[in-house]
Amino acid sequence: MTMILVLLISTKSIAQYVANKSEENIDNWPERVYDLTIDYETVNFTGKDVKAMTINGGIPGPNLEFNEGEFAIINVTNKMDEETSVHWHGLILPNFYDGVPYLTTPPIKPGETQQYKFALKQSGTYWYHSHTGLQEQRGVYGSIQINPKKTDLEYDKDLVLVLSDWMDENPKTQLRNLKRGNEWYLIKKNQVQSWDKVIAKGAVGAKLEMMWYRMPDMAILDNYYDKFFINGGAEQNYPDFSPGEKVRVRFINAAAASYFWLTFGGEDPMLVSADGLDVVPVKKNKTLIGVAETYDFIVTIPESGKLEILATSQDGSGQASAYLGTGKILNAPKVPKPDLIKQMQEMMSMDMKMGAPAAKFNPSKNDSIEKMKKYAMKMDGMQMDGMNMKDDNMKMDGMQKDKDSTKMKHDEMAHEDMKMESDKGQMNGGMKMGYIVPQDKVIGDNMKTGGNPEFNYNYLKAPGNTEFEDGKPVREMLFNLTGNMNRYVWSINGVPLSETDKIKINQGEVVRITLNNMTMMHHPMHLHGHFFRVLNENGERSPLKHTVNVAPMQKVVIEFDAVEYGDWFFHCHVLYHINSGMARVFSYDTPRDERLKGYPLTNLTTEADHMWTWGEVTAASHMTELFYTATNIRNQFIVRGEYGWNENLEAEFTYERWLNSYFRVFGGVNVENEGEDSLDEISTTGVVGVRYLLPLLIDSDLRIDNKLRPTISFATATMIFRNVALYGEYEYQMDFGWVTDFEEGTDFKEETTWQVGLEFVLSRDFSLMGSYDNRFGAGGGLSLRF
Ligand SMILES: [Cu+2]
Repeated sequence: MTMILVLLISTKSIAQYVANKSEENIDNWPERVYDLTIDYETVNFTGKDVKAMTINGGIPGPNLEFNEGEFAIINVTNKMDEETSVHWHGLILPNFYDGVPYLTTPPIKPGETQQYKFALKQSGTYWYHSHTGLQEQRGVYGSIQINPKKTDLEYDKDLVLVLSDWMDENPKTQLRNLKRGNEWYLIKKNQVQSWDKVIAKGAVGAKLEMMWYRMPDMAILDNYYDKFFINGGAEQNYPDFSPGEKVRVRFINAAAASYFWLTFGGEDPMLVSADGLDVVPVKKNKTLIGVAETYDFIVTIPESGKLEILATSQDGSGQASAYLGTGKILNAPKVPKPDLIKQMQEMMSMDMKMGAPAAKFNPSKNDSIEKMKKYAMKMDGMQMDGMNMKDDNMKMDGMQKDKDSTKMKHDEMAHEDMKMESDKGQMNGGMKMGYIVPQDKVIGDNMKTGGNPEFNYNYLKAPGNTEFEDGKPVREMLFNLTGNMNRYVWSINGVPLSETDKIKINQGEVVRITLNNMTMMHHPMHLHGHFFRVLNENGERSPLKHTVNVAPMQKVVIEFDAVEYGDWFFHCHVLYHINSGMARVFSYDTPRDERLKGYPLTNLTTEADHMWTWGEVTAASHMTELFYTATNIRNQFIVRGEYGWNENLEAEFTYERWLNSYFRVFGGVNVENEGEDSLDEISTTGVVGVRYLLPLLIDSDLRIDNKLRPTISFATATMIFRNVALYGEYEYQMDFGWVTDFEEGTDFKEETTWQVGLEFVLSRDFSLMGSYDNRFGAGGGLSLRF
């Protein structure tokens, strides 16, 4: 038995493992069977009944406890009327059981049971969750605890704490509201960077700069959550521990979108494991746990009193506590609420250039290096000392030359470009600045956003050397993490999943990826079926992880040993980001599993290209108005109708095509009255033009109609108070008489239309408005969003 284990681990080759699988080896491993049933259940966490999804009746699902060296058999039954799936997060297992529907595993159809079978060749804290749509947000997640065969760690008991976030609202509704740019969730959390606050904090310059880069308000968390949970409740008590006992607390961040600060009452805990793997133990009281990460801490139950473990949502909008032991509470340190305006100022003071597009004109063109350079923060004034990386990390000799491909795969680094850099003598002992930079040098003391040296992983040191075998070819990739907050499209290298192909990798090579976050949000990037090294100041003892947080505007370099087969998902684990396109598939050159016949991959890849629809109607004293939009990543249909009670009318239907994140071409039909305050003469024209989001978040529209009248218009809106928006529109139409017959003596006509208004946001769906329009006059009314 031990022999087999040693063999399996030493070859590190899953391909061999699979080849052996049919042989007797693994069949001798003791089996442990779990049955999981996923079903709807009405829950009530806030006083409101909500139809949730539970596993064996609970949120979270049961803790699946195994021993290292067991063979897991897990039967998952779907009792819902929609399909589901389960992914075993962080486990090294045969590709077919990875549980990503349509990619590695068939979905579990309603009424079906699917069996997952794999040998547990690792120990540690992991978890499982649905990989279908937004089901994870509704409750489909649970923990996995694999007890080690042997350990040097001293502890008496285990305690698994599953962190999560809960919303009463339908998660799809929240995603739709994010897509339409509804500010309601930030308003509700009082996190809007409205002008009153910006002025009071002297941040006008920073705010204007943000707007210049077309960045909407900063947010740490876009969603609104009603509750944050530890094991399904905001407060948990575990009194059955005795003073002096050492407890291995296994944290899993199973939240859909929330990061947490972990703080502890009593003496500082010992961090012993990250993402399931042991690290050199370190005393640490305040730790940020990103979505999908796991950390194990050993805490000692105090001689008197019960210690609090506090998980504070990173955006400061809520928290959850667990109490271990009995007696007087030993409170955990509170984490202050983040100051978003201060963070914005700090970001801007570092001269960051933002606004890298999340969608681009030609998705197959590789311009990731140019983009990275263009949007990198200026390095002047930053500490350059100690920027040199160890030579080991920089060895480029083994780099894979793409002999067989003439065109560049769009996520792969241009090797020509790399070579050029190298010729400039930058590669030896330190790559060119802003290229591949050890994250600690970028973050550390230079990056003071929220005073957070906690955003790097230097506190994680592997117990041994994690470097891969010498002489392996290295395939370099650059993934710029890109996003468009205005349209809520998230992508990698400006390309969402639906517009890209699988990324081919080969067994036997090392894949090294520079993750360069060009957005204002944290992204927890997760690779299925592999552990990757997160290069940090610990060099050869850089830790191995399955999920890595990439902080806003920061770089992290990861690398993994390509020893698997099949297809593996790589994506941001914020549920609303993966469901908006921030994902890729790594594909070994091995045939697709026969059992996936009839389950086309496009069902997965096009999921984030869903067509969303929304509308708004306004009834006011001077006019009435209707907007309706249907949109996916590239296509948008817009209906807009305005009618003034003084007999002025304008209605328009346009189709527009987004060419990149800001620029689109459109065509459509416009209907309006020709004479003032009279519906006698209605003119219908065809229009074509371009629309472009200008710096300062001003949307522009340049068009010409079939009477050859050019028109230019601008529109913008900004929050002046927490829930009051100021908006304005200006339109100027010119007629040179090229088509229209003018009366004698006239050779030019112009028409100006403008409108200014205030919107008072009452709730997610309702606003009060008041406006002046030079056609309709002044008035006020109510808007309903639907
Ligand atoms: Cu993300």
